[in-house]
Amino acid sequence: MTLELFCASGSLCSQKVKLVLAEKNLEWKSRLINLLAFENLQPSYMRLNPRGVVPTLIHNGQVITDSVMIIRYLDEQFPHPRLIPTEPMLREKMDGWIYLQNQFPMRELMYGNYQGIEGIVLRRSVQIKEKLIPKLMQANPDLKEQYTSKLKDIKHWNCTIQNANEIANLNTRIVPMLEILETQLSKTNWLCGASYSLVDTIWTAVLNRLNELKFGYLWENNTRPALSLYFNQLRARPSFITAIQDDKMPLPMLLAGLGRVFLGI
Ligand SMILES: N[C@@H](CCC(=O)N[C@@H](CS)C(=O)NCC(=O)O)C(=O)O
Repeated sequence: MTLELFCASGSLCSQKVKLVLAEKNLEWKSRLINLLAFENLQPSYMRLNPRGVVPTLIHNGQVITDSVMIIRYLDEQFPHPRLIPTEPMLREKMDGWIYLQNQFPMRELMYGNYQGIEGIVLRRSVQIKEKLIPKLMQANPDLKEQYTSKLKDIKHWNCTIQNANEIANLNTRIVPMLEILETQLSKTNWLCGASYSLVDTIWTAVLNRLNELKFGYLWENNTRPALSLYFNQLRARPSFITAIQDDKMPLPMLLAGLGRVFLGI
C-alpha cells in the first residue's frame, strides 16, 4: 500500500519524516502543501489534520499526524533497518532526546530569527493567518473547534515572534541544549549509543535548521568538537541529500505563496 505524505518544502517536521523514509529506503508519494498559500488552513486539510499542520501520513487508510507519531509508526511498520532501539534503557534514553527536542520551541525560534526577505515573508504569513482563520471559521462552522484552537495558537505565535526580547530569551536556550548533546556525543557516536537511531534523524533536521539560522558557529571551529563531528556525519548520509538538501520549494509554488503573502491573491 502506498505511503502518502502531506508535507511542505522546508518544513522541519516534514524533514524529520522524509529522513526516516530515506533511511528505510521506502517509496512514498508526496502531497505538497503550500504553507505560504495557507493550504494547511483549508477545510479539506483541517479535516485530515485538525491542527492544520504538516506532516500527515496516510497508510492503509490510516491517517497519522504529528511527526514523532509518524516516524514511530514507520519504524513499527517497516523495521528494516530498525531505528528504535530494542533495549528498554536505550528506549528510555530515546524518549528523553525526543522530549528535549519537543519542549524547545523551534517554530518561534525560526520565525523570530530568519533575516532578510525570508524573515519578512514568514512573519507576515503568520499575521495573515490570524486574519484569515476567523473568515474560514465563519464559512465552515463544522470546524469551529479546530479553527478556534488554531487561532489561539497563531495569536501566541505571532506575539512571540514580534517580541525581540522573547526571541533573544529563546536564543539563550540554545547553548544549554547543545551542551547536553556535546556531553553525550563525547561519549558515544550517536545519541542513543553505538547505533544510528530515530532520534538522530530528529536532531539532523534540528541541527540543520539551527545551522541555516546561523547558529552553526556554536559548534564549529572546535567550540563543540563532538557535536561538530556528529553534524558532519549526519550531513554525509544519503538521507540528508534526499530529505533536506533537495528539499526546495518548486518555483510556481513559491511564486503563488509570495503572491498570497504580499498581494493577497
Ligand atoms: N508537533 C507537530 C508540529 C507540526 C508543525 O508545527 N508543522 C509546521 C511546519 S514544520 C506547520 O505546519 N506550520 C504551519 C502552521 O502552523 O500554520 C509535528 O511534529 O508534526
